[in-house]
Amino acid sequence: MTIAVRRITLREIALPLREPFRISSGATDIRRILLVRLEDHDGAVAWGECVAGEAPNYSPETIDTACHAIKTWLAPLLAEPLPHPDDTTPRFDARVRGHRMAKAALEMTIWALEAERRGTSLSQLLGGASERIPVGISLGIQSEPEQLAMRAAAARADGYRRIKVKIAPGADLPFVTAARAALGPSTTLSVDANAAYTLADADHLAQLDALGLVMIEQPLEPEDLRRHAELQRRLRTSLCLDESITSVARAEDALALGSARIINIKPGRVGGFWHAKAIHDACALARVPVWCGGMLESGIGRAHNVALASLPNFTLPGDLSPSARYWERDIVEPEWAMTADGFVQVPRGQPGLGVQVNDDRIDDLTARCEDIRL
Ligand code: OSB
Ligand code: MG
Repeated sequence: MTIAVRRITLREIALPLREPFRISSGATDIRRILLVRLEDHDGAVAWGECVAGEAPNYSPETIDTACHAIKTWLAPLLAEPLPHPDDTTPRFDARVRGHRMAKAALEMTIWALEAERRGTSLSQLLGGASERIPVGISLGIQSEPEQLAMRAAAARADGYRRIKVKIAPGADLPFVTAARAALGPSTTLSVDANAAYTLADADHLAQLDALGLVMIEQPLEPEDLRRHAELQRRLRTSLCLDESITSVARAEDALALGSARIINIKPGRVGGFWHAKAIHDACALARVPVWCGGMLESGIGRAHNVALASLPNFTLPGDLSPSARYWERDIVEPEWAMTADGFVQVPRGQPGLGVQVNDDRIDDLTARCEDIRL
């Protein structure tokens, strides 16, 4: 039975974060989120989410470029029925270069739609097996080291299994040192620079080696695999790549060059589940551990990430914080939660996303809405 999409609804909602989130290249306070709703000819419905931000400070894509790409080039490619969700990506990639976040939003929703139609969980449809996934928290840049230390200690008390702190030139060593002092030596700690450094900072970054970090995420420019390899040779701490990994070929190149020993997979960044699974498999073959990153998603995007993170090589804690870490109230029910020992449960017993989407709340939050009939 083929997948025949009849209607695509794009909705932009505005969801205020409980507190602003600052990374090296900018801050977010109200998250503008593009939601995708697909309906097939039998009336089956599924929801997905685009991870693109308001400004191009993480990737070149933004919510507005993604909306344009979906309406203009990608949605028309779904007019012909698809034999399987796996056929979406080859069809998109044959006609459209780049625009991976836009592609991912549609492709991942096609997978969710197929899970709904089959009455199976998205995790099972993707080949996932884990019942629960360890959760890490990502703490934004704070104004003072003491503030970061307090937040890090609170996160550990909440049960998080890995604490990651955002860094930037001018907000690094004293901040990470204070976090490490507050956590003690045995808590898993990492840093994420979101590409704020250059190779000229290698000696400076090498001072982080003394702090026992599990990884340094994306220190250099996304395009710069060779310089990441050079930096990795000069550090004891493992490098992890996030922004740099946009495809399986890039992941294979990074591993061949020695640019990183750990890979962050965000399905929304790499073009969807097809690419995410290929990267997962390539890393498993190379015995390189992966973890699932986050992009301050609503409960809909989180459902997609949790399903992917149930695949076997997701061995490190994912940025899969509970709803209440981000929002006063989420747009799904039940809200995403974390156990006292720091795990998120994979809803494998329920069809599709495994959470109910709150249509009324989405209506209330909607800033614009467009209907595309195929
Ligand atoms: O680099 O992982 C990142 C948020 C926005 C942009 C980039 C990143 C992040 C996060 C958030 O770290 C993690 C989360 O969603 O909890
Ligand atoms: Mg990152």
